Amino acid sequence: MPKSIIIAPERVFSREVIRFSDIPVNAYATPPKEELANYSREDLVSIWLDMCAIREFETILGEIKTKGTYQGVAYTHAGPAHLSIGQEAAAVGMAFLLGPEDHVFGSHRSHGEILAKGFSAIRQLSDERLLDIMRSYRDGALLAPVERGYAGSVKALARRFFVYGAYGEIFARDTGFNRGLGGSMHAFFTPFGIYPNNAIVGGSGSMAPGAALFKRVNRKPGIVVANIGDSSFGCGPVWEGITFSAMDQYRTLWDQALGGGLPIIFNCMNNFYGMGGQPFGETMGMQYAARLGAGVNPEQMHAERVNGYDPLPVIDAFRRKKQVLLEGRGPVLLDTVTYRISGHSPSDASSYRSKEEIDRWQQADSIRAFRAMLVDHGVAAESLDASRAQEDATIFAMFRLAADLDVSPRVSIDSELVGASMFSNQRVDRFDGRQPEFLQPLADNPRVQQVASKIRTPTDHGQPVPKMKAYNVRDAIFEAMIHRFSIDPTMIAFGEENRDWGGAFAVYRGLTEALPYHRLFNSPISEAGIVGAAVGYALEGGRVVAELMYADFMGRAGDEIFNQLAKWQAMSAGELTMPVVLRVSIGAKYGAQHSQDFTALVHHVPGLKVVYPVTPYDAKGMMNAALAGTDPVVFFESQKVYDFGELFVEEGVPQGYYEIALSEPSVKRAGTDLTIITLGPALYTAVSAASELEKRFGVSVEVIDLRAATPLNYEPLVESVRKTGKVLLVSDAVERGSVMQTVAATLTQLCFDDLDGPPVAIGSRNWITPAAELEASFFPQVSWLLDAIHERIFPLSGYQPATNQTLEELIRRARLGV
Ligand SMILES: Cc1ncc(C[n+]2csc(CCOP(=O)(O)OP(=O)(O)O)c2C)c(N)n1
Ligand SMILES: [Mg+2]
Repeated sequence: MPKSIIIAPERVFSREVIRFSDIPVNAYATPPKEELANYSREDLVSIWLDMCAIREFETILGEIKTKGTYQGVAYTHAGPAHLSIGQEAAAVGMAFLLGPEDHVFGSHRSHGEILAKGFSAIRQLSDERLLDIMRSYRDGALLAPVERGYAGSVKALARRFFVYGAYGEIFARDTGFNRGLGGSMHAFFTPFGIYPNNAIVGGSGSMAPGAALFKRVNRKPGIVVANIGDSSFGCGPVWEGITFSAMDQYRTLWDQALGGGLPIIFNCMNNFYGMGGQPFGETMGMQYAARLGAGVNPEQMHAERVNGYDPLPVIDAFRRKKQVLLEGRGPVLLDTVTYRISGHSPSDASSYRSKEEIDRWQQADSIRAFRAMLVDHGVAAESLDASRAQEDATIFAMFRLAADLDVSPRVSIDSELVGASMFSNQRVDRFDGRQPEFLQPLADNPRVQQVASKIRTPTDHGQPVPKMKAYNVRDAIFEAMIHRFSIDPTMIAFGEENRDWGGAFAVYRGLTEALPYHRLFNSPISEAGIVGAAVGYALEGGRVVAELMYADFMGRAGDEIFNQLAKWQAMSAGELTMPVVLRVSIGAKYGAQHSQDFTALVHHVPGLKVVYPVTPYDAKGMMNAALAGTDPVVFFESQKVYDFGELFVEEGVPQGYYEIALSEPSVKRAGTDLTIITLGPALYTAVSAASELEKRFGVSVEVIDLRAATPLNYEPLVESVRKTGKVLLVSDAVERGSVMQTVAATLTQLCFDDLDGPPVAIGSRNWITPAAELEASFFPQVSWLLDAIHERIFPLSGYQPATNQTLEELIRRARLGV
């Protein structure tokens, strides 16, 4: 079913020029008198007070960080404090019009943005809803200390609650938003529309588009704002997120009823510095962050620069840009100019800027300027200072409460809270009750029909099943996915070449006919953008399958896999779940950059479930389990075995639904003399080796496929090794630091008394993967297994090794690093 976007030669070769339109810079020129009439007095005062509250919040942090005391309260804060003093107007302006359904993502310097968004949400939510949030959030744990003896209004109580939760999070207290597991740079509070902030600068750039995607796909109200520092616009993932957000297909191919372009604002919090480097004039060439929009799409992302040293132009810009997004014309880029008067962090000596510069921005300070404007125009007078004093007192009181270890204890380090938060281990059949969208009844789908006619057993009437007729690993993954697609309306899949191509390796053939664009689509070639969007989508409460065409490309999505996908469940202390399946195909025959098994990389990273099934039975059962769970699963697949039928389960692969737990090794062949443990397609090498050992040497081999690397149940492995006393481990990953080396080391501990000798782990050579014709010298071969057994486990009588698997050789290779 090819798309109908025709590329016509006469059209693409016709003479024209690309025209750009003007990008407004500080176009806001509404006279204050006129502008003030658009606001109530109460609103204007609260804008100013919010700015003051942020200033006080940050000032206290700065003082305790540098001096260890504030107004007589001594406190030592060990963690970071990236203050945003000077940036208050930009934060309050950004948040003023956003509702609780509008979601913000930010960076390491987001205290001000968090507070501004929280205060704005408090103003907009009803008292009833606020009470409900405060009472239910962590069963009222954050509310209890701030409510005690307090008799003010619900909104004032909510402000206390919110400031207290923020300080508590920064001070690593059990009464912080996320029990202190997030901390200063990652604090967030989703009931008020505040989503994870990121210590990986620019991290929000790839995640926030996924949140906007969730809103479009699931027809949810609201927009998404990604607050990103000016220097971080040099980060690749930010560009990938922008590219992902600006795809034409939202408007050309998707159902227009979904709303068009992604509702997202990339808001550059432009304070003109990184830590000490300057994007303007030094580290980048853009001069204006707003210029970047011109390279993205014909609308130039509706980019403009606004004065973020005054909240009113920022509010005006957000009002206009929100409208653009609601009309389906996103994404938007805003260049919100501000200035960080404070240092990057308390240790910052400001050696990279002049005192004169700081003084000039201090003189123009937005808090003073806005107050003067309010007074000059008769909006408020001296009562402002009394209100500010009251606000400051509240902030200070909440600081004191959060700093008090009796009122606000830390989580007990022995409590295993962190361990218990690593995985959510829940089961969710569907994340929404509505009917899942399909383009056709499943029974009419050609692939469903074709798969139904395939043979699911190892043999057919006693004969091996011909390849074309065998129900294979591809079919198994397809079947599991279409099953979940038909149950969970939020489930979507995307990646490179996912749609008309049929998925990189034809696993998705048939899905194009079955699913509308918004449930299955091609992404840009942006691995960071793909994984980041999957993370953002899941954080919002949807199920998603993202695909990386080759494991070798994981490096392109390194941060998104290692720091985002893996960490947000634990950093939220269990408030968030991450129902993402990241399908990663491991190649062969395509040389060094398309053939590496990277299981060890993700196995090493806490917070990811890592599986690698290589039989149709295992692939279906494990994909089913992955798609019913709430944890991030890196689902490795091998291009060597996509075509393989089922060889191990005599009854065949069930037509119906079943799950295989994502931690359980599987005994593929029973034996008594030697255990061979495998991960990935080395299973088939091991099975061949086992047959040969049996036939030629009468050795009975038990072959166990790990199927999973994390989590992993060692019990079946221990049971086997106790029986055989000998163990060989093998996978196609390069041997150094492989999963098999970890399992070997652990089995040495677990089975020391039962082992006749140390476990032997072999893998591919510690080389680049050579050309297809040379692969036999790289990937473990049957002969290598026999050689290793002969040299290092027990001698096979009359056997002549073909390769050098001796311990001397092991030392030689290690010394050379190969
Ligand atoms: C990926 C990454 N690289 C580097 C850093 C170290 N770092 C922290 S803040 C910062 C400067 C960021 O500048 P900008 O994006 O302009 O944000 P600002 O600090 O000005 O708010 C750097 C380099 C980091 N945290 N993450
Ligand atoms: Mg900056």
